[in-house]
Amino acid sequence: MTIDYAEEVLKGSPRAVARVITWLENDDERAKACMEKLYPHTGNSYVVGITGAPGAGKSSLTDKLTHHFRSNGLTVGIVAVDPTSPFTGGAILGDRVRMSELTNDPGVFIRSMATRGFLGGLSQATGNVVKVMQASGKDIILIETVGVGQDEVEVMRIADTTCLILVPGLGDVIQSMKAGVMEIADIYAINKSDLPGAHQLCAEVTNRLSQDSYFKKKAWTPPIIQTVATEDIGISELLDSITSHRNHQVETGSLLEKRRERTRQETLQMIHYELFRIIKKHLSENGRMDKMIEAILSNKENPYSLMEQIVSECIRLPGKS
Ligand SMILES: Nc1nc2c(ncn2[C@@H]2O[C@H](COP(=O)(O)OP(=O)(O)O)[C@@H](O)[C@H]2O)c(=O)[nH]1
Ligand SMILES: [Mg+2]
Repeated sequence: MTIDYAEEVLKGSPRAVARVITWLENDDERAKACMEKLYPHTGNSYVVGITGAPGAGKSSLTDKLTHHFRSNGLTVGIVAVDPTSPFTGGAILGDRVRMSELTNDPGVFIRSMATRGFLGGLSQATGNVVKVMQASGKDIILIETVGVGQDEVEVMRIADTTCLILVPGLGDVIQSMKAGVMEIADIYAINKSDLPGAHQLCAEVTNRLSQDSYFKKKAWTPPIIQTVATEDIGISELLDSITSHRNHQVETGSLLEKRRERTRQETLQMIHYELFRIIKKHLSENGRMDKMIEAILSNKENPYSLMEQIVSECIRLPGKS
C-alpha cells in the first residue's frame, strides 16, 4: 500500500513532514499534489521571525523561546534559514548539546534550509516549509534568518511578528538599521545585555524610533526588550511582546490585512515561476534557446521582439506543458 504523505503530515508525523519538505527542496513533482491537500490546513499557527546579524544570539533566543512556548503547552516548528546557525550544523559543541534537547521533544520540529538554489526563490521555499509545519499542527512557527540581504528580508515577510536582534558592540547599528531591516521589525531585542554598551544601544534605538517618520505614522511602536539569551533573562518579556503584537494585529485587523497581502504576493509569485518554467521548457525544445541566443549575438534578432513573440506563443500553448 502506498503511503498518503499528506494524510500523514495532517496526523503530525515528523517523518512525513521531513519527506514532503525534501520533495519541496528537490522540486519533486510529488510535492505539488501534496501541498494542494495540505493548503486548507495551513494558516492556523502564528509565525514569528527572528532576524539579526550572525552571532547576535538568534539561535540561542529561538531555543529559549521554544522552551517557553513548550511550557505554555504550545507545539513549535523551527525553520532555520541561516547558514551560520547551530541548527544548520555550524555549531560549537555546547550549542549542539543544547539544541539536541529540543530535537528529542516530539512537540518540536526543526528544519534547516539551504539559503540558495531554490527555483522559486528563498522566500517561496521557506513559505512552503512553514505551510507543511502548519498543516502538521504546530502552534507556533519560528523562522530564523540572517538579516543581511534582500532575500532574507523577503523571508521575514512570511512572519506575523518579526523580532530584530541587536547586540552591543557590533559597529554602527543605526547605519545597519537604515538598510530596510528596520521597517520590518515589530519588536527589538537587545541581546547580550550582560555586555557593556547595552543601555546605550537601547537609548540609541529608542531615539532612532522616535525620530523616524515611518514609525510616527504607525499604530504600533516596536517595544525594545533587553535579553540575555544564555541566562534566560528577558525571554518571558520577549514572549509577552510577541503576544501583545499579535493581539494588537488581531484587534486592528492588520493581521488579516497582512495575510491577505502575503497570499496575493505568494499567488502571483507561484504563477510567475510556473509561467517561467513552462516558457523555459518550451524554449529548450529543439535547441531553440541556443539558436535564439546566436541570432541575438549576430544582430539578426533582438531580445525585445523575440520576448514578445515567445510570450504570445506560450499563451496560446494548449494546456500546460
Ligand atoms: N554573553 C552573551 N552571549 C550570548 C548571549 N546570547 C548568545 N550568546 C552567545 O553568542 C554566540 C552566538 O549565539 P547564536 O545563538 O549562535 O547566534 P546567531 O548566529 O545569531 O544564531 C554563542 O556563543 C552564544 O552562546 C547573551 O545574551 N550574552
Ligand atoms: Mg543562528
